[in-house]
Amino acid sequence: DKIVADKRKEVDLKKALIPVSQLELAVLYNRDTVSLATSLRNSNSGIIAEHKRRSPSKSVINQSLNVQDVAKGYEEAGVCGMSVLTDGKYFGGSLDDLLLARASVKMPLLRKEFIIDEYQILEARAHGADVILLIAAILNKDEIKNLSETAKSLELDVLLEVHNEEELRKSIMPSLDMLGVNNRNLKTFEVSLETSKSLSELIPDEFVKVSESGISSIEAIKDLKQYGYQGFLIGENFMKTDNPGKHATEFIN
Ligand code: IGP
Repeated sequence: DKIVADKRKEVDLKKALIPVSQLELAVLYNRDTVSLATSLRNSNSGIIAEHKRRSPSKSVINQSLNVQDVAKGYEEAGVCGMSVLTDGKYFGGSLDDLLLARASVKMPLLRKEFIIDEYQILEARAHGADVILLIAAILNKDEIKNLSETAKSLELDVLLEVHNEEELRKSIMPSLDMLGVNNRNLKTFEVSLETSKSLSELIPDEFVKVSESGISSIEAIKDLKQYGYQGFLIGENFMKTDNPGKHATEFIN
C-alpha cells in the first residue's frame, strides 16, 4: 500500500511537470513520416485537398464542419494528401486541427502556415505533419535554405511556394521536394491559372510541380497536366460544400 501511495504522489508530481499532451507530441515527433512528393509522383489525380475555414480573400468558407470528418472524407476519396491551415488569426485554423487530422488518417499531411522560424517546423513535426510549406514571398534565400534543411533533417518534405519568376529563381535549391505556383496574387487576391502555365518551364524536372489556388474543375487540372503539373492544391472548391470528401471524389478518376 505504501508503495502504491508513494507511486501515486510521484506520478502526480510528474504529470504536473510534464503534461500528458507533451508526451503525446513526443510520440508523434518520433513517428515515421510519409512523403507527399512520392505520393504525387505515383498518382494520376494529384489532388492535395485543403482544410480551410475562412480566408482573408473570402472571409467565411465553412465554419460548421469537423476537421476529423473532413480528413476522413478526403482520405476515402483517395486524395494524395491533405493541407491543414494552422494559422488562427486569418484562416481560423490551429495546431489542434493538425493533431486531430493526424489522429484520423494515414495520408501525408501538410502544415499550411506562414513559417518564419525553425520552431514552427519542430511544432509541425510534433503535431503529425509530413510536409511543410515555405513561402518565397516572405523569406530570403538564406532563410529558405536554413528552414528547408531543417525540415529535411527532420524527414519532412518541403513545398516551396512562388508567385513569380523572381521568387522562383532565388528559391531553386536541392533541399526542396516540390515547387508550388500560387495562382492567387497575394496583393489583389485575383486568381489566374496562367501564373502556373507561364512559370512551369522554369521549374527543373527534379521537383514535383504543384499548382495552387483557384482550381475548380477537372478541365483545369487536365490543362495544367499538359504543363507538367503533378499536384493540385484545392481548398475553397471542396470546403464550400457540406461534404468536401464527396466533392473531392468527383476529381478522382
Ligand atoms: C488553396 P483555393 O483557392 O483552392 O482555396 O486555394 C490554397 O492554394 C490556398 O489556401 C493557399 C494558401 C497559401 C493559404 C495557397 N498558398 C499560403 C495560406 C497561405
